[in-house]
Amino acid sequence: MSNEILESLKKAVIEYNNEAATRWARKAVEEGVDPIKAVDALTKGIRQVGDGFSQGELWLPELVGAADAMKSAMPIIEEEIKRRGKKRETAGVIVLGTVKGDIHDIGKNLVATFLTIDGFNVIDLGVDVAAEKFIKAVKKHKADILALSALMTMTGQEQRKTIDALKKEGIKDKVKVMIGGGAITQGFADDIGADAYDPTAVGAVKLARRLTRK
Ligand code: B12
Repeated sequence: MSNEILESLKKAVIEYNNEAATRWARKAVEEGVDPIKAVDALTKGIRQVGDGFSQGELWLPELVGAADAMKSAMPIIEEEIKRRGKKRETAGVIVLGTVKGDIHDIGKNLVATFLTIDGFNVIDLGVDVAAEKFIKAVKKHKADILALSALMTMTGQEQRKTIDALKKEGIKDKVKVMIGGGAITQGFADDIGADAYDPTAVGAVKLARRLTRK
């Protein structure tokens, strides 16, 4: 049953079927399927569509349709992840967002969910966030960590810009910066002076714990 649900979730994304994505996400919760596996199945689906798009086999409306299907299922699964998570003492304050010029938020939202259930106070600024807005929020909330997501090669440069802006403001040593997103690599993170990088949302939690030494 569990495999059928996981396959159906993946299929719903590949076939841009919002109704099926919602229905199978509810079924996954009802049947006690591990929500992390459900996220993995949805992610496999969206990545398959993304690959088709990059190879010119699929077009933007198909990418949008697949993203919509994934976004229909995600709140249901994220709710279940939160329900299963054990909340700890506040582990630290994290300002998070997708950088300027970039509206991809599925991965960023997942990072927010995992950090929240691990006890971090996450201030999510949303998408298309300019460096100045990140800096304002870091100061206002006295953030321990600034987490930047970027899904495109071009918008990775906004992560660099944000780190440079922190340096200019003289607060780079007051906040740890962790970065991630599809286009990002460890080499790039080292190059722009980020404190940490991980390719996954689960890894983001490990990084956050390490960076706050909790
Ligand atoms: C869904 C999607 C969209 C949706 C986004 C919907 C939404 N609300 O997010 C829509 C259709 C709107 C879209 C639009 C575009 N897209 Co798009 N999109 C994708 C796609 C298929 C999947 C992204 C996704 O959600 N993945 C699933 C999540 C779970 O994974 P993730 O985001 O990588 O996040 C994980 C990790 O990276 C990590 N993580 C994420 N953030 C952070 C942060 C930190 C701090 C840490 C530690 C970890 C971390 O944790 C997450 C979970 O493990 C990718 C292809 C791909 N393979 O990634 C293309 C892709 C990113 N898109 C691309 C492009 C080109 C575009 C458009 C320019 C298309 C166009 N011609 O208009 C526009 C850009 C709009 C803009 N200004 O941002 C390209 C980028 C190419 C590049 N390297 O620069 C890709 C790679 C497709 C491709 N192969 O060509 N897209």
